[in-house]
Amino acid sequence: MIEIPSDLNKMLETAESVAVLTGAGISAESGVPTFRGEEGLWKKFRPEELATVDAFMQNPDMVWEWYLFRRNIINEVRPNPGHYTLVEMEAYFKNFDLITQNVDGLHTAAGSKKVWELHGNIMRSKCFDCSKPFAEDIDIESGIMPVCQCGGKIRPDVVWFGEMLSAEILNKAFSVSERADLFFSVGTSAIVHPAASMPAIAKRNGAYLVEINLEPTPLSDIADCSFMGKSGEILPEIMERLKR
Ligand code: BJW
Ligand code: ZN
Repeated sequence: MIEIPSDLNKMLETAESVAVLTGAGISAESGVPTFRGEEGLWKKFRPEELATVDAFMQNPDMVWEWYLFRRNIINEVRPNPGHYTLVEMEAYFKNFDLITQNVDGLHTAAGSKKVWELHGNIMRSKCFDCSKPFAEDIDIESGIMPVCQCGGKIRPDVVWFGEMLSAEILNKAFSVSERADLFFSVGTSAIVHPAASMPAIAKRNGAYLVEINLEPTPLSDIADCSFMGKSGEILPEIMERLKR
């Protein structure tokens, strides 16, 4: 049982605008590997070596192999109590926005409606050259890399290091962070920008900042309240408090 500090209790009772930023940690209990730490390594590569334009240009087959490996995992998993609690919170608060760095689609699968996917979605593909969406299945085992009508290579529709995020989604994420009275940062190492700046923006604009993570992060120093533990256990406990 967690202890909810009295100032957070008060915020839970009075907050009208709530925003949440999630990272890979919220999907860990569903069985999706996180990026950093031992289990984030795939064939000894760090995400910083695979999630880049350069990696794709140099070795598209290998980058696709990583994405198809992850797609297969994601196809087999289900949302966990952390995801489902955020669906309940969306119904509870007057204004509720979910900003996610995750590309796994598990928030939408759980039933969350207002989800801002900052880093794209792993199940979508697009053309590397003209960005046109590509709807067909990807089969790299055939040895034939799919190409667009324009001749460009097909890539996952996600945001790699050094790439711009969708301006529309980013602006939405900034504005909901600015207006939040209460902001939750859940299961993110909070080192990848601009996502990692959202909690600080919320705090600067007066929000009460709550962090939920297994371990301290760069946000822990500015958070008003840090819960160290699993999001699939802590979020339901917070929701229980709200229902009482
Ligand atoms: C649990 C748990 C449980 C486990 N319960 N918790 C400002 C300062 C410095 C650098 C930059 C800056 N602005 C931009 C940059 C450059 C760069 C960047 O941020 N670099 C840093 C690494 C230094 N950013 C970019 O390039 C971005 N683009 C951009 O800014 O464009 C403009 C620009 C261009 C060029 C120069 C300057 C500006 C794009 C970033 C794209 C990130 N893409 C990826 C891959 C997406 C596709 C894919 O999935 O393959 O996004 S990288 C990867 O990291 C992925 C994630 O969304 C992201 C964040 O990771 P996340 O979610 O935090 O996961 P982990 O694994 O790191 O952490 C998991 C956490 O969960 C841990 O803390 C655990 O403890 C915890 N946990 N189990 C609770 N059960
Ligand atoms: Zn094209």
